[in-house]
Amino acid sequence: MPRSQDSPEASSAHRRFAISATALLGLIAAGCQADVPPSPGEAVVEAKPARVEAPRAAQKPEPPPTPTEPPIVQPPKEIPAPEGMVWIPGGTFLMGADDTSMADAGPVHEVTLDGFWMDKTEVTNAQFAAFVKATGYVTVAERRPDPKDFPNVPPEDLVPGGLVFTPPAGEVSLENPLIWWSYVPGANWRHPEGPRTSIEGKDQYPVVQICWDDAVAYARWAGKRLPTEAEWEYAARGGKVRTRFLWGDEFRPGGNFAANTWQGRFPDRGAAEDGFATTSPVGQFQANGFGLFDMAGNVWEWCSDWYRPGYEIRETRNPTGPSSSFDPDEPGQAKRVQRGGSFLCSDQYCSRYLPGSRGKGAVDTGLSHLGFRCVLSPRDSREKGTRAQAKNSPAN
Ligand SMILES: [Ca+2]
Ligand SMILES: [Ca+2]
Repeated sequence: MPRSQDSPEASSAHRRFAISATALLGLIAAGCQADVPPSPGEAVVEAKPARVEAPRAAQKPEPPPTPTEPPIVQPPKEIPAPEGMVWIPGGTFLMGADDTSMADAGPVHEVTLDGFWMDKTEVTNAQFAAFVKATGYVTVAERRPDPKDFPNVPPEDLVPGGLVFTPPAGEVSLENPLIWWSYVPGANWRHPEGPRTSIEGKDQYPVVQICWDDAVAYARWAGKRLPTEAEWEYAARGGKVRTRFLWGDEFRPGGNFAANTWQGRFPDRGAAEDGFATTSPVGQFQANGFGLFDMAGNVWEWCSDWYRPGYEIRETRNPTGPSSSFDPDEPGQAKRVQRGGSFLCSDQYCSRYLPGSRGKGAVDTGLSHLGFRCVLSPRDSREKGTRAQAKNSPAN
C-alpha cells in the first residue's frame, strides 16, 4: 500500500493532500490527546475564506433567550415514521463535556431540541450505492482535483484518492498521526482502503471515504439532512444523564463490548477483542436508549455545524452552530464537526466515544473511518410536502 507522505517518492500532490488531511487528522489526534502541532514544512494550506474567520475577540456574550415554547416531544400523527429511522423525542439536556482533556467540548450548557427522526444506523454501502445508482453522483474522492485549487502542483500529480489507516510495523510515538495514515490514490467509497480493496459482500458496512459534500448530497437525495451537532449529541446520549460512557458507567457492561473500538496497542498491534479490527457491519452492538446503533465507535459521523473550539452559546433552542469555521491548529482550513469516534479509538488514543467529545475535519477530506447518518424533522418533512404539492399543483 502506498505511503505517500512518508515515501521519498511521494509526489507533492500527495503531500498536499496529506497536509489538507491533517485537518481531519486533527479529529483523530485532537481528541485523542493533545492537539497535533503542524509538522515542519506543512506550511501550504488551501484557504477557504468564505467560511473561515479569525478567532473572535473575547467578549461577554449576551445571555441567550430562554426558550418559551415546550419542545416537540411526540412525532406528528399525520407523518408516518420514515423507514429505517427512529423518533428522538424532544427535550432539554446538558451539551458538552467539562473534561479538561477535551478542551474544545466546553462549556457544558443547556440546550433544548424539538423532536426529530434519526437513521438507526450509519449510512451503509448498500444505501449509498442506491443513491449513486439513482443519481450518477461521483464522490469527491473519485474526482480529479482541480488544478486551479492546486496551482503549484504538476497536473499529472493531481490524482484522486483518500486517507487510509495503515498500521505501522512496530510501536510508534502517538504524536504524529501521519505515521499511521496514508494518502492512497484510488481509495474511495467503492475501494475504502485502496484500489485492491472493495466493498463486495459489505452491503451492511458503513460507507466510508465520504467528504462533507458527499454526505450532504446523499441526505438531500434521501429527503433528509445531516444532524446538527446538538441533535447528534442529544441522540447519542440516549436519554442517559452524566454517565461515564454513552451506554453507562462500565466500559464492558456484563463483560460485553458496547461499541466497535480499538483494543491492544495503538496503532500497530490491534487485538480486535470486540470482533472487528476495522469497521463492523452496522448494528452489531446494543442500541442506545433511543434505538440508535453505533453512536459510539465504528465510524465517525459528519454533522452539519462548522467547527470552532468551544461553544459560543448564542442559541439554546435547536442550535445550528457557529456561522463560520476556525481551528487554531490549522487556521484557514474550513472544517465541520464530526462525532462519535471510530474503530480506532481507545483509552490509549482518541477516546472520542466519550459523551460530549468532539471531532473535526476538513470538508474535502475522506478517510477509511469516516461516514455519516441523517436526520429529518417534522418541519423538513412538511416543507418537502408543501414543495411537492406546489410543484404538482395545476396552477404551476
Ligand atoms: Ca474493534
Ligand atoms: Ca459511529
